[in-house]
Amino acid sequence: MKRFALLILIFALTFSCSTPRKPQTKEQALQDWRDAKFSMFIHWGLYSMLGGEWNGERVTKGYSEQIRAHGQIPKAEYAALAADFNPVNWDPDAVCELAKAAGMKSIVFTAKHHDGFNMFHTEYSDFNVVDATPYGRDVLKELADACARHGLKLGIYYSLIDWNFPDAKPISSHNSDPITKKHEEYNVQQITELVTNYGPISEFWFDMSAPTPEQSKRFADIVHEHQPFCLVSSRVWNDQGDFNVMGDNFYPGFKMEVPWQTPASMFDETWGYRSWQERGSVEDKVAEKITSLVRVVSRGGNYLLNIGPMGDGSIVPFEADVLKQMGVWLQKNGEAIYATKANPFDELAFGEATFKPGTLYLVVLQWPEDNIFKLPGLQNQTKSARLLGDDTHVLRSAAYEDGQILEAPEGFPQDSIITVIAVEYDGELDVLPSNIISTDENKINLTVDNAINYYSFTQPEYYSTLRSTVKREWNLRNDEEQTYFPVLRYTEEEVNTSVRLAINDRDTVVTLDADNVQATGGEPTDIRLNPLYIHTGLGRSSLGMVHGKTSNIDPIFTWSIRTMVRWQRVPNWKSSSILTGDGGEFTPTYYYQRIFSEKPIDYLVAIGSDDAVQVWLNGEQLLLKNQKKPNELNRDVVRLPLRKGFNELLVKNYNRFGGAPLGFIDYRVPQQQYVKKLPPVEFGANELEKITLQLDTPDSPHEDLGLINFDFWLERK
Ligand code: H79
Repeated sequence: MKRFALLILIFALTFSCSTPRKPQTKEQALQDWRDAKFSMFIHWGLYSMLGGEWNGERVTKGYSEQIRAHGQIPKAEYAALAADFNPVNWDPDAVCELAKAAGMKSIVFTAKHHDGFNMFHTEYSDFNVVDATPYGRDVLKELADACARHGLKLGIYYSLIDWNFPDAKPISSHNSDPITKKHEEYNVQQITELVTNYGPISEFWFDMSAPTPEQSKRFADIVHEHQPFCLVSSRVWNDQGDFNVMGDNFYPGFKMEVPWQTPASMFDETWGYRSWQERGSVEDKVAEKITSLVRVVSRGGNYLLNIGPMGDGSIVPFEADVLKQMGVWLQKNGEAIYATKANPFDELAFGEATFKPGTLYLVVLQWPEDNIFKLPGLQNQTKSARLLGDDTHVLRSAAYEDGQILEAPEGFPQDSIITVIAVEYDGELDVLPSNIISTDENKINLTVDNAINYYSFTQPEYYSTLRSTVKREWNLRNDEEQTYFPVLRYTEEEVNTSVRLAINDRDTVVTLDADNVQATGGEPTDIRLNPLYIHTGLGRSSLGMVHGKTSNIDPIFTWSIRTMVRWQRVPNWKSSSILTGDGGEFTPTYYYQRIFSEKPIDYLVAIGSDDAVQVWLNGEQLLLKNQKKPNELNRDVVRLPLRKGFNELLVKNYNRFGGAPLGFIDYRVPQQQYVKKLPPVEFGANELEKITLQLDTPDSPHEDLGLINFDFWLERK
């Protein structure tokens, strides 16, 4: 009987503390992933044996896991490394124990990096850890088993480029090449192996290449077909992922509701092991990485922190020390991290915050000199405020303006890294938005500037990634009861878009039709055009970058500091003449034109562009977008708010994918707009009203609202 009880106890202990919940639905899988907050990334492969050196020299360019490319290592010489790969110090159980000691909930492992060496037993290439090395063991399988033993989830990193596969695109300077048909099939075979042979996978971390939308969808579908609860990273591209991966080591400073992750390396310079890395002190690194973790979690994200084990399989002691010390902090403060929600305040002077039902966690990055913590807009009653995990140290609270303040007594103990204060509150958390529009006026403009904007990223491929706005929210308050007509005004650019407007949580879908047309007030006779200039041959640039100043341009003089190439006047230019420029990928062609206007008017122009377009008027950016149909001549109608006198129009037609970039500027667009007046809405006296605007049927949760020539206001009845 006693033995039986002991067995039950062992059983209970084993399963209660080590088995992660098996999700039953995709939503639950996503929620579990969001709640985990902190995971381990491992970059480990043949490159780890080189530690960032080739032929006795440091390869200083690029990341060390990409040393085959940056060190220009011949394929055969790199492949020969496999014969010496015998990582006797690799211990997957020890790796799992380290991850757990660090407070990490899963491990994402490089099954195959760009070099094409497979750290798992694949049927489709001999260049793998089982068949090509003296080690001869399926590293991924052993790690998967260890993760299961230790109650950690397993994620798989898989690069969609391959420098070893003969029919793939060769090494390029940017790792963002198309996937050939044969390479696509190889990828499909391997992805299938990875999601069928290694048990449950929590996330499938695709990386790099530039697949077509069909290829992206195909890869994501295979994962989902075999493992419906496995989440796919957005680096499967074309917005086919389940969670958004930020740029490497990028920490967003804004609100995002979509699931997202920051992948971070221990040092910005490399992910794979680099023997000669300057590491600095463990203490500084611990503080840096905890701060990063807090920043990510405070904005609702998930932090994936990398280690780069050595070629013999041992963990770099510095990295192990950093992780263990992070774990010590998390032991004490993890309640403020795991399964929390994002900072409900728009800005806190002292740092960051998270919350759970009943408790707010204030994460103090900068201790206030006066020991006072302001919580602007907090409406709840606070029951207590104390040092997290320590009931003996309490703060006083008081109402302050429209929120509350907390005061720490002199000598309040501070954590040597980052202090967390737990504030217990009554009821549902209620924080007033930071900008409340007061509405006792006849016309209330609801603009980009007085909105709270919710962001995401659209990720067609690595270099076309752009932040998108997926929702706008306005908060209003009236002194008196009022009735308003919501009015929408837009141009042909927006026609046929369906938007979803929620006014105090009541949804209406509005299709922006062309029923009610109006003149804009601008006329072709109001403007005179100077010659059009074109600037090409500038070499590579990235999306969003501009080579010179965006106003006060004199096309007679050199514009860009990078080259002696000049602006060229386009002979015989006529409105809508087809323009062309540099044919190379990643190259821009700029158009510049002065427009003289008799009076201040809004003037509609159509702009033709190739892969991406950026438009400035008088130095102000009006538009930046990727075209949905790259390599075609795309057209956007843009409203130019012309001032009286001279105006400067600057356009960057960005040729991301090569081919001849085509473009135009057309001033003969009908100067028309459309107006839609919606049924009236009633606002109560002194009540907080919320209005949100989204696309009704976006292509993905990341699609930008667009609506570049869209006006929205409330008109008093
Ligand atoms: O696995 C890690 C990287 O090896 C991989 N993604 C992370 C998670 C990655 N591959 N390519 N890229 C990231 C982006 C390419 C960056 C580069 Fe460069 C730009 C390579 C060459 C130019 C950065 C700057 C590295 C060298 C110079």
